[in-house]
Amino acid sequence: MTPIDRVRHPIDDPDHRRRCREVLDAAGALVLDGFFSAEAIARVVADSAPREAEAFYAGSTHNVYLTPPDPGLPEDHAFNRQVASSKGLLADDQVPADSPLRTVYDDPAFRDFLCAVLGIEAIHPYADHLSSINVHFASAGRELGWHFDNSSFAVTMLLQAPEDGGRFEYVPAVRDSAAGDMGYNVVDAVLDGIHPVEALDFEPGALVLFRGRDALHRVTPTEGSVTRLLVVFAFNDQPGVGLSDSALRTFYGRTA
Ligand SMILES: O=C(O)CCC(=O)C(=O)O
Ligand SMILES: [Fe+2]
Repeated sequence: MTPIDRVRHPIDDPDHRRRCREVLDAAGALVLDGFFSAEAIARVVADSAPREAEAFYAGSTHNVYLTPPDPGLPEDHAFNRQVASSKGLLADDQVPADSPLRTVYDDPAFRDFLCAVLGIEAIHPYADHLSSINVHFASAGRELGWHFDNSSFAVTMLLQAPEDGGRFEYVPAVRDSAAGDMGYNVVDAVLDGIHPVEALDFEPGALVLFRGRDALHRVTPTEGSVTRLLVVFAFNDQPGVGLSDSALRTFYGRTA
């Protein structure tokens, strides 16, 4: 049985798909409330929350482009400015085989729906054993610093909301990666706190689709005693693609 609420979200219906695609194209983000059944969310939280101690924390700073610094540029250049990320994660190989997260990730109807909404031909799981389904943990004070995603789209679902903080903030179309525009001026303004930012509101069980390659985004520090729990469903538009060993070490602290 699929954990998707197919009554509220008729993912096979062409009209529903078209409306979703229009929202994503216009706003750069799509929030589908109540996508996952409350039972499935409760089950995943019960599976994940006790395993917070097993999460990996990269515990490092990074630039907003998630690349190594360029020694040819000044340290205070937008390309080299460092931000902190302190969230932890469970990798795909730590997600139970019978998790509802896997049922959804593998569901052909779900994948077809994502392709239709994202306007792509096909999506594929990561070829490595760590990247496809990740569960993120942010306890009090932990955050995800400003960044652009490497992948063109992100699919996430909040599992557990914190009491306060843990807000998803973004600035749409800061860069145009396809045109090679890095958006340095706006990056500087956002990091200086002088550029307006938008916030995306979503509740546990909402599916969030987001074009994170060109939108600068972050998650503010969690406040209060409830850990923010979120799942990231990662896909590729090409088959057989996995992260390099060095990228796996950066993101997961291991390669297998
Ligand atoms: O936690 C979130 O809501 C966003 C996660 C994110 O931006 C990422 O994993 O790249
Ligand atoms: Fe991101």
